Amino acid sequence: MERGIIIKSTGSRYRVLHGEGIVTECIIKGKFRTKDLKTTNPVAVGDNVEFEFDTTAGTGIITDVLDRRNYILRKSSNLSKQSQIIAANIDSVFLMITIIMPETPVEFIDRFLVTAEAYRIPACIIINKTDLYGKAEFNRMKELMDMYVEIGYECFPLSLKENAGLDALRQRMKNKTSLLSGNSGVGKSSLLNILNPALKLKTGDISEYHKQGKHITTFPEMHSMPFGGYVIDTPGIRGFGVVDMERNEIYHFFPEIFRISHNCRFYNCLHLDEPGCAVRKAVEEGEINPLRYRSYINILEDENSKYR
Ligand SMILES: Nc1nc2c(ncn2[C@@H]2O[C@H](COP(=O)(O)OP(=O)(O)OP(=O)(O)O)[C@@H](O)[C@H]2O)c(=O)[nH]1
Ligand SMILES: [Mg+2]
Ligand SMILES: [Zn+2]
Repeated sequence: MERGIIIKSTGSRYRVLHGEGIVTECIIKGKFRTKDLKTTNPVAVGDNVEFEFDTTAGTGIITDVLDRRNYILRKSSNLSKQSQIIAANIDSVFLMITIIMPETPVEFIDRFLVTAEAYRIPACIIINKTDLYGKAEFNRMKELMDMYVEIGYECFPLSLKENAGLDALRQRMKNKTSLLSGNSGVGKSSLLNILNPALKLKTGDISEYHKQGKHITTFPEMHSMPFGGYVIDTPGIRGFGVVDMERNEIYHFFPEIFRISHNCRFYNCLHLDEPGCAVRKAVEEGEINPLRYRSYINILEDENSKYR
């Protein structure tokens, strides 16, 4: 019996990292199932597994999955009630954004952060391509950074082209398992290639993506870092995770809104137009950023429309 960690899963085959950097192709034998979880995949990237090593074939058979600290799910398809585990045992999630080329909307960032909060996984924001920024873009970056840092999210400005900002990021990722997410074209694969030059991942021009209308790579994959730790690449995974949220708990995942909500007159205040709402007051007085409040309202309305 050997122990290892899943670094890639392509449906029926799994790559398991074990020992001193040995990678073994594994399969799952028979009706292996994860307990208490209705997922389409029994094993995911980041999972610690036990497997039997077949020395003659050089392959393995996974026999058990160790308990997960956490995991991120996505719906197998829009209509399906079944979920798929994207990754397990994650220390931090990193959202890579860009102010331009392409522009990442604030609401997209906030949806990511809300999901991370719901999973209780610390979230960081990487702001890439600063070499392309003029004065207006720089100001925009500063505005967003000030806002997110104050709420409690670490931000990492970065230019891969100019090799700037990488040390801080390496320090933060060192000896940890990090999940990297972000829209197509922001520079995720480029970053991984710099963090681990042995990877040689495909990178592309933004125009290419628009022409093809699809992503280059599709399976989540965990890469070991030369400075210690792992980074999980999630190419082609739109959005990040799903959580079933009740309408009246969405604001719990906006830390600064949640803090102030204790002062609302009604315990069941949704911070819309209730009398004595401390959140609305804080928005008006500039204590809560209107951008964040708008994201909150939009997510709330989305959840409402699900039940119509
Ligand atoms: N100017 C500039 N361009 C960058 C920077 N980082 C990445 N790029 C370019 O941005 C483009 C997209 O980079 P990728 O690394 O392929 O982006 P990705 O996030 O992996 O995209 P998907 O795989 O589609 O999700 C490439 O042409 C990169 O060369 C940067 O810091 N500055
Ligand atoms: Mg990529
Ligand atoms: Zn309120």
